[in-house]
Amino acid sequence: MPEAPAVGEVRAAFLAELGQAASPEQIQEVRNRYLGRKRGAVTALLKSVAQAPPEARRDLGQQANALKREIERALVERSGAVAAAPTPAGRQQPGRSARPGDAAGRSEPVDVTLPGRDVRIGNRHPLTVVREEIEAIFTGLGFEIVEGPEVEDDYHNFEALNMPPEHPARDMQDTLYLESPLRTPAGPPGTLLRTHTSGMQIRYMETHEPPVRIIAPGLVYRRDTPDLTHSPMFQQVEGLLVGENVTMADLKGTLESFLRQLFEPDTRVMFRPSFFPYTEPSAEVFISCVFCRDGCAVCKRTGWLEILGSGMVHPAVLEAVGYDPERLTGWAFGVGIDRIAILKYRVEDIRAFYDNDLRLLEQFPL
Ligand code: 2U9
Repeated sequence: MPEAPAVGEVRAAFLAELGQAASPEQIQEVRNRYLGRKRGAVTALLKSVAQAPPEARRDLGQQANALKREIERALVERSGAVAAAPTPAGRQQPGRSARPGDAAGRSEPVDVTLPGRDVRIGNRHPLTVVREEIEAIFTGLGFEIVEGPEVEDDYHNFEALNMPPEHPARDMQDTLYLESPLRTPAGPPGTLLRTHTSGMQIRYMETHEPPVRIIAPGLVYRRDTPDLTHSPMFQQVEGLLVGENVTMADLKGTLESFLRQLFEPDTRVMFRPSFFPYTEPSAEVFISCVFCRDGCAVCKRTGWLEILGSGMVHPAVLEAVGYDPERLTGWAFGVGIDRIAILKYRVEDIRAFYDNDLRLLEQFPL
């Protein structure tokens, strides 16, 4: 398959701009212009995959993802080269005055043989890396990324998801309610911190005709006492696909492909029946343990790690958004980003992700 013209154009423009970038700040600007979440050219390219004709989608997705990796590598290399290069005459070193002098204005001699100061470029947070990896895999499969309010109303967080008031399933999600409702950008008063990102998917279906192929990443909140594996604030990605003739086989195939891209290509995937109010049937999804072959402390000697929850969207949820459950079916999943990052980077304590201790980031040159 020849390279898509858009991919070639973005690469050429990037290389030209990177060649001109001579300082860490300029390199960061180039990174923002190409990889920025809102306006980055590569981000836009990845998003355009969903709109491409079906027969071109897979190649375009792969090429756009390959370009993203190429650009990430080139940015790191350029940063190294710029940091190692001698400071050009006339360029300011941070913290040094333009014209060295004392209070009386007498100038001091400058030792031009001093080595330049190291410029430190920050690392991406492990949760950001995992979220972007998940986003890249699903945009490559033609999914669109949607984001929404963290302060939600009861309807979008619970009722539309088949959890009416007093439904016992609400107890599964200890919720942080607001004392005084806030007005959310989406309209109705928000009375709680969302316990999952499903509300955004309800909003999307309310305003879009099927077929639907979206993922909703973001922060979610639950009333939990922090410990090694619990944090009252954590990150999720939920996915949703709705259309005609969508079956559980599509769910299984897509999640297997996703998990093999996220972990190792030979990862084994197991589905086990479960219950969620918003899906029927529902399944917990396990992968073969990433640490051992035949049982260890992490997988509790089972050889399997629980990684996400999933299922076929409950007809009551489709009905709530005005979709005809006789004509349409869909599947959904939810995955905790923190849990994935704990497994991928072998971080033992979820709280380390939110402590703001630079020593965490310094361990992962991401
Ligand atoms: C709509 C309909 C159904 C999303 C789903 C799960 C199962 C699940 C957990 C994983 C780890 C939450 O972060 S976690 O604690 N999620 O088990 N989530 S099905 O189902 C949806 C979503 C949106 C409209």
